[in-house]
Amino acid sequence: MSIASVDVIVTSPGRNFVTLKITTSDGIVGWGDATLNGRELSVASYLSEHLASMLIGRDEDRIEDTWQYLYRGAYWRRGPVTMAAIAAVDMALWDIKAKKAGMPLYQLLGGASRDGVRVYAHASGTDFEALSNAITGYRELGFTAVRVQTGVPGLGQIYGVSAAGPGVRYDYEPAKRSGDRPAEETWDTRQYLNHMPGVFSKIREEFGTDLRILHDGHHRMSPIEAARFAKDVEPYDLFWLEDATPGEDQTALRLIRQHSTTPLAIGEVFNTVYDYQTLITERLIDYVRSAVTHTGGITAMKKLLDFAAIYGIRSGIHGPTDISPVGMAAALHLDLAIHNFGIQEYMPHNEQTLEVFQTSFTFDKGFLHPGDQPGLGVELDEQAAGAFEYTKAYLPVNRLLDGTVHDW
Ligand code: KDG
Ligand code: MG
Repeated sequence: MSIASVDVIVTSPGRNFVTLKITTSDGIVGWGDATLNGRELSVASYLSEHLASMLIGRDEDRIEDTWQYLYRGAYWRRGPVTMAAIAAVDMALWDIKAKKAGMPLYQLLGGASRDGVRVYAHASGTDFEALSNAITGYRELGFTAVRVQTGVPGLGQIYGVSAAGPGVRYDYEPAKRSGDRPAEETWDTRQYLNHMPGVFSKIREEFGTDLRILHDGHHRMSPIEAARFAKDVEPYDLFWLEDATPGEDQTALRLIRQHSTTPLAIGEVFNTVYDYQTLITERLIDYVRSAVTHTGGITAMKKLLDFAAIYGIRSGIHGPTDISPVGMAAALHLDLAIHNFGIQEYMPHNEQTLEVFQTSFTFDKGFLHPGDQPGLGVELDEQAAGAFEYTKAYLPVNRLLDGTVHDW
């Protein structure tokens, strides 16, 4: 048997997704997620213009060989576009292999190491009351862990904070449909550093010590600012502080580590194991934040997480709404199978997305399970997908109050 056809499906059920469909000569279909938020069409074109013709006729069972062929064979290695394209091929081939075996993917990865996967939700609010309502709402839904983001007095709309009122949706959509250009937001680290510790203090007062609290710094602090922040919030026992400093600078995390015991997570913008080499071998982080979709797929993530395991570092796989249900399923199968699982991010997709992608995940009291369908357990309805045309949407750009473009 061999790969008979390769198709790329771009759909926008409320947000953009790029999905790869690989069909074998005897009709088995595998799905892969290739969504790169705000740069979707570059991955779609990489797949359809370059990889599709190379894949036709290949043995679909040779997953490792195909991965190495696409990675080493390109000469141009790494980067989010290349690695998202390779990830999609890899996921689709694992989906096919598991369907052929008649097993859910996690069985091929060694079987379940746990009964379910603890997930965290996104609680946010422009002020403390809205934030507190969001946390209460998620606790009532059964969540045991929440990521907390909030408005900062003196600043306007901040990335990661839902503008919707309580009772609507507590989370946020990362990309905005703002025409040809990204929306712009303003930022001031000094006001943020002065405001946030008090927010965590009030959350602990109101919700007690059981709740797992996570926070995302979105790469906005300098190393010394991040060290101060991590130290200041130590009394509030964060589960993790994510992306405290810009992702390119691995050694910045040494400074944070020297000053604080707050657990650190990083990696949603990384795309290979090499981005983590210093971080893992020097034990500068506690959680690996890569998305399966952006880090070369299941093959590469399994190796990365096994490497992290040697150093006592656990998983915290990226799972916002710009990871499609296919990418989310890949994460859940890995989460269930690996030993060094930490936590899984979960931002539920909207109804339109779930019309396009039929999933078999189940949620119970704060834990997700990928289901026991053969393969990844997600099927895309091409007719439903065809009804949602691609619409440009971008992540916002962040500027300081004086207009300087800033990290985020
Ligand atoms: O596309 C980027 C978003 O998914 C990302 O900014 C969300 O930071 C994020 C997170 O932790 O989920
Ligand atoms: Mg993040």
